[in-house]
Amino acid sequence: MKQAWWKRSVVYQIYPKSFYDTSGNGVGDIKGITAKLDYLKELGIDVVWITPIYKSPQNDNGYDISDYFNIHEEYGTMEDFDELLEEAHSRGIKIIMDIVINHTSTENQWFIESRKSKDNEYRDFYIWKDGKPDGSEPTNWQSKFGGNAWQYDEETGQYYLHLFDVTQADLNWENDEVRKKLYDMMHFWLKKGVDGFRLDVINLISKDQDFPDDDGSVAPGDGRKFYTDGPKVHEYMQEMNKEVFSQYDIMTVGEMSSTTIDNCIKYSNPERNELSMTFNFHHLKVDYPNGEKWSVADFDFLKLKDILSTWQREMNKGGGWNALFWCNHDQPRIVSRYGDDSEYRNESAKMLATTIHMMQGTPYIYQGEEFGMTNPKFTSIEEYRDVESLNTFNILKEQGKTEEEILEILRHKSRDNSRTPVQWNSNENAGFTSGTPWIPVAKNYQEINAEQALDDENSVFYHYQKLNRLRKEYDIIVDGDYQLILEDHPDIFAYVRNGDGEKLLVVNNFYGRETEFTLPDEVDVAGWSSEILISNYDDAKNVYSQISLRPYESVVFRLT
Ligand code: TEU
Repeated sequence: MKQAWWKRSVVYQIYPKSFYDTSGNGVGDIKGITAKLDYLKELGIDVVWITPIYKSPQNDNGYDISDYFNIHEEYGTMEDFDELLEEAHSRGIKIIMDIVINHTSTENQWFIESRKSKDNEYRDFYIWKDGKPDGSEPTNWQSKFGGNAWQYDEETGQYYLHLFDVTQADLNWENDEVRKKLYDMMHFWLKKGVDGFRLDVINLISKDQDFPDDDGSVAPGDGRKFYTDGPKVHEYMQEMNKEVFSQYDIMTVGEMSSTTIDNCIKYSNPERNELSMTFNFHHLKVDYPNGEKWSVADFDFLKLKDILSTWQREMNKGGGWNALFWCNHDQPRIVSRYGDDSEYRNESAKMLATTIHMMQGTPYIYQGEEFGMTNPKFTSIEEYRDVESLNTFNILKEQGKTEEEILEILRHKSRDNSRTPVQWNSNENAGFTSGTPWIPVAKNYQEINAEQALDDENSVFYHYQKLNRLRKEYDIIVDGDYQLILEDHPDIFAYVRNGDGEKLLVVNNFYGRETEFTLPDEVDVAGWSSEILISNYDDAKNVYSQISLRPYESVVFRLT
C-alpha cells in the first residue's frame, strides 16, 4: 500500500502573530508568511502549520475563535490567505490549519445566543450547569489557566464550563448540531484546498456526563487531568474522520493535552480511521518536579530517554504515529531548556535537532528553532503577554512568592518564551516589523538571526536543512524500528534504527562535558562498514565502537 505522504514530511510551525509583519502594525500577518515561503523552501520543509488566524478577540492569541469563517483583521484578509495557499502549493509546500473545536470565544455568535436564555436554540451548544446546593461551582474542576473551570453567568443564573480562559467556553460535543456545524466548517476550509488540520486539545471534547468532582486519583505526575481522553472521544474522532477527513488526501494531527500511549495508538493507528498522528507532551514534563510546571528545575535526563524511547517502541508496535517535536508556541525554546543557550548554543541546538529528527515519526520545526533562537529572559512582568503566564503571576503572588521568584519561574516556563518575534536580521526589531512589536524582541537578535545563519555554513539552519534532506534520502529514518542503548548512561542518549541490512547509530552527548561512548555488545555490527551521515562537529571521526564525545557532540553513523 502506498505510504501516506505525511510519514516522510517535515512540518514547520508558524505562530503568525510573531512571524513577519508586512503592514507595520507590529503584528505578524499572512502576507508575511507568503513573503518567507522561499526561505522555507530553502530550509527544505514540506508542510506549514499555521496557528489560528480566524477572527478572534485575541485573549489567547487566536485560540479563542469568534468567527470560524473569516480572517482576523490584524492578520489580513481571506484574499491574502488564498494567495498564500496558491503560492505555497506552487512551491510544493502544503498548508495545514489549526482548528480549535473544544471551545470558542465567548464573543462567538453561538455563545452570545446561548447565554441569552435557557431556552435559546443555541443554549445546548455549550455546557451550562446549576451550581451545587451550597451555591458553589458545579464541580471542582480547575481551568488549565488557573482558577475554577466554571464561570457563573448572571443572565440565566447558571455556570458555563471553560477548561481554559474564562473567555473560552467549552462546546457541548454531545449535541449533534454542534458536531455537524463543526464538520461543515472543516469542509469549508478543505474545499479551499487546505491540506489538513492540527486539532487543538482534541482529546478534551468528550466530558463524563455525570460531571464528577476531581478526586485527585489521576497521578498529577504528568499533569494529566481526569477529563482527558473522555468516554466518547474515539467515537467522535471516527465520526469526524467518516464525515470529513476520509473524503480528502489530508493529514490530521491531534494535540493531546495529557494522554496515554494506549489512547494515542487508538487515535493514530490507520486501521481505526481517526487521526494521522498525535502530539503528546510527556517528554516536555521531565522538568516539572512532581508534575508542577511553575517551578525551576533541571530536566530528568534518564526519564527523558525512557519516555521518548517507550513512545517510539510502543507506538511502532501498536501501529500509531508520533509527531516529533521539542518546541511549539506553548513551550520554552529547547536550546535554553534542555541545551545550552550560551557557550554551546550551536552544538547543543544541532544535537537536540538530531535526537528528535532521527526518530520514527513526523518532525515539527517551530519558527526560529531552525537557527537556534533562545528564550528572551524577560526581566519585568510588563514584557509578558500570555494569558496563562499573567494568570500564573497573580496566583503565585497570592501564594506568597516574591516578584523576582515568579519572574525567574516565567523566564524558564512561560509560553511567551517562544512567542517573541522571529529574528530575521540585525536591523531594528530584528527585521520583524517597521512598527512597534506586540511583544518585545529578544535582546540577542543582533547575534542570533536568520540572515546571520544563512551566511554561516556551520549554522544551525544548515543542520536542519541537512536533516530534512536525509529524511528524503534514507527510508530507514521513516521505516526503521527503534532500539535504545546505554539507557543508564548519565550523559549520552544513544539509539539504533534497524533497517534491512543497514542500521543508523545515533549518539548524542546531552551535556557540556566530555564523556565516553562504548558500543554495547547487543549491537552486533562486527565487519560492518560505516559512514557519518551528520554530525555537529566538522571533524567528527568515522569511529563508533569506542569514542570520547565532546560537549554536546552528536553523530549519526550509517552502518551497512
Ligand atoms: O494548548 C493546550 C494546553 O494545555 C496548553 O495550555 C499547553 O499545553 C500548556 O500551556 C503547557 O503548559 C492548546 C494551544 O496550543 C494553546 O496555545 C491554547 O492556549 C490552549 O490549547 C487553549 O486553546
